[in-house]
Amino acid sequence: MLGEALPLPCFYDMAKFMKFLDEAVLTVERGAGGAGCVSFRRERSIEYGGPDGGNGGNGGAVIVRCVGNLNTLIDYRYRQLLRAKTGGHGMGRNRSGAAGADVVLTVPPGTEIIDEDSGIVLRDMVRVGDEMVLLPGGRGGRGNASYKTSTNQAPRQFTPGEPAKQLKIRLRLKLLADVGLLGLPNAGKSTFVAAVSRAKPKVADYPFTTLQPALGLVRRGDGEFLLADLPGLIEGAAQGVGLGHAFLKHVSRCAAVLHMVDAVQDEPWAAYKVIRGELKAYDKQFGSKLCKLPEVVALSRADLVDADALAAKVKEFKKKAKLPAKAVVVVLSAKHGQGVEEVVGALLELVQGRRGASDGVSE
Ligand SMILES: Nc1nc2c(ncn2[C@@H]2O[C@H](COP(=O)(O)OP(=O)(O)OP(=O)(O)O)[C@@H](O)[C@H]2O)c(=O)[nH]1
Ligand SMILES: [Mg+2]
Repeated sequence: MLGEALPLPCFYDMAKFMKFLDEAVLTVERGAGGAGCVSFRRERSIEYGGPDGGNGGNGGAVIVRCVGNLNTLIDYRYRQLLRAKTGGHGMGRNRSGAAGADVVLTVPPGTEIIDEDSGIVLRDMVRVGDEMVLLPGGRGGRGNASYKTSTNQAPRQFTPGEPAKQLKIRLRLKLLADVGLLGLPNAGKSTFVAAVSRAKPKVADYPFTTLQPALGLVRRGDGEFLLADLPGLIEGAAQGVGLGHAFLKHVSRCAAVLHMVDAVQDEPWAAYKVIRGELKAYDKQFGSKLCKLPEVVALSRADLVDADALAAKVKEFKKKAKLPAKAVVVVLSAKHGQGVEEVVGALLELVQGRRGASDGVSE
């Protein structure tokens, strides 16, 4: 089967699979300002103590901040109302109310903030560190002490704080995969995706189980990245053999590549070179730089090889595979968990390094 061109029709619209729109609609509310206070100083043996009602505190603002360690809007999918806190009321003895706490929405780069009612784009959060005050907090009211004048020594005036205000917004994010998973068919790519994310790709012991790319979201601590499970590549893919290499176009936008090589075969290094050859052919044809993307190389299905043979294979692999300078090689068994966290950690580091280096524009 390998090497044969599969008679597949134009089987998928890659853009549809590799680029997703992630959206969330939510209501945000600024905090109301605290009311001003009416109070007079009353103390024994102090007559006409005068007004001492303090001002109300400002309510909390609604702020949107663009941060680098997120890649989805999943946090807002189920939170429909976010409220900033109300400012404290003013009090006697000239005490002002406390300011209400702000509510800060953190979003990944590439998120548009749209006014849901008018459809107007309020802001496109492009760079990490971009910040926008969506709704300033309600101003606190004035206490009666602030109305004291030479002609009015005992004012009873005060103002209430500005009321809370709501705004319905839509967050819209264009998603691109951060890591592309490359390798010959049956290398265990989908098994790995299933092990590290909640995606459930089809896994089976025959080549070309995966016919369409699918995404899995990998989360570790407060970092996350999108992993694209891709169909297997084979020798001649550049000429359209197998499923061809149309999907490689989208890999060129990834921050890193996870290259999976089945450790069970006799010469894993040769398999690795086959894929590298295909990447080179692709780069030549389309002027891309897939070969230059940072790589993590996983020698997969390691549990099926006995320890001595595995050690010998790893040694030979490092010697003969002509790895790119910074490639990380990890021995992996997605089924038994060996090396899984190491691979995820290495990929997260590459992705975060890239997000930090770029100006964060997702497209
Ligand atoms: N023992 C063992 N088997 C594994 C491991 N990873 C994958 N397999 C098996 O290898 C076979 C192929 O796995 P897949 O995850 O479908 O491989 P793939 O690279 O996605 O294959 P294609 O989609 O066809 O390109 C399946 O039978 C898996 O159960 C592993 O770590 N250990
Ligand atoms: Mg697969």
